[in-house]
Amino acid sequence: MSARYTVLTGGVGGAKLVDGLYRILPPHSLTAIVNTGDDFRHYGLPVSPDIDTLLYTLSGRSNQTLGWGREGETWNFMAALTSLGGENWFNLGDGDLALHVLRGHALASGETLTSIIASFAAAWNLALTILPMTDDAVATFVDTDEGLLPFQRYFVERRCEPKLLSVQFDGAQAAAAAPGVVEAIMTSDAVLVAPSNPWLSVDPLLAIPTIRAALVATPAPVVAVSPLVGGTAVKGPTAKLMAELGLAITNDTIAEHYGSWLDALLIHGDDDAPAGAAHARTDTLMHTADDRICVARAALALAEGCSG
Ligand code: FO1
Repeated sequence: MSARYTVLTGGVGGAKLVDGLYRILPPHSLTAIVNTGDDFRHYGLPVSPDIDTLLYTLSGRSNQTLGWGREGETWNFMAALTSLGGENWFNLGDGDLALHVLRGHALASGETLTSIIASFAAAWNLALTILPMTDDAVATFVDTDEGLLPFQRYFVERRCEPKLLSVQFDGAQAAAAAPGVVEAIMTSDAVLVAPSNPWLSVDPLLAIPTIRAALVATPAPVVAVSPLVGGTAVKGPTAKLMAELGLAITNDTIAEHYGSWLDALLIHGDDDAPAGAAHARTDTLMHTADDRICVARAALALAEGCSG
């Protein structure tokens, strides 16, 4: 039986690690399990940001500057929408719209998100397996000093400015892991957690009971890549929300937050070592494809060391 690898991912940083893994592993050996807590309906269209960011990144279509959406995107739809007084805080690019329209049409005809993603990946010749964390409805809400905000309202409309008090994942407790998710975690030679925001992009996955249980039960080593570099986060609100939660912005906090299912943490340079988990060090900044490959190799090597 050839080796199998599973990576849990969400957000922009996560997609970069998956891309590094995809560039070095036999494609059919890799399964990416993706956060869908960011998903929401906008003008009735189903948007799955973390899935789409991964599809764009792996197929070389992503807008590397923005970190989301497509390279060379055009915005005629948004211009027309704005001219009609439509809410324009969330930008839907002309090409991006194709994903949402096709996804909405397929969901309306009873297709699952798992199946829809598989057809998009096949259309773009992506040979790895991409699974949503669930086919059920799970929605991330952020409780803030301005009240309870749906994730995209917090993240995009308010640019993460409100003080974060807590994060909740509506529907997660009752949600079933998508087909293949638990099996991938249980039968992989290594399970990796990408350098996604633990509180916003990884916790939705962990809120699904059977996914957390699989991480605890799997015989495979479980290795996370820290989202921290030099005591802060590379991009996004990780460091800010850690401070707002009264947590030290350290790798120790990251390892502690994940818990006992984590075997080891890959940390950046000479950053602080987590007390409660094994660790290895590398440059975890991923600006180029070579960087992504290096970090992927370091994470796999750390997992290999754990299982040894
Ligand atoms: N992020 C923004 O900051 N502004 C946007 O207008 C925006 C639109 C958007 C459209 C489609 C999509 O897949 C992602 C989009 N994102 C946007 C990113 C999105 O907020 C993601 O949830 C984040 O990348 C965090 O995962």
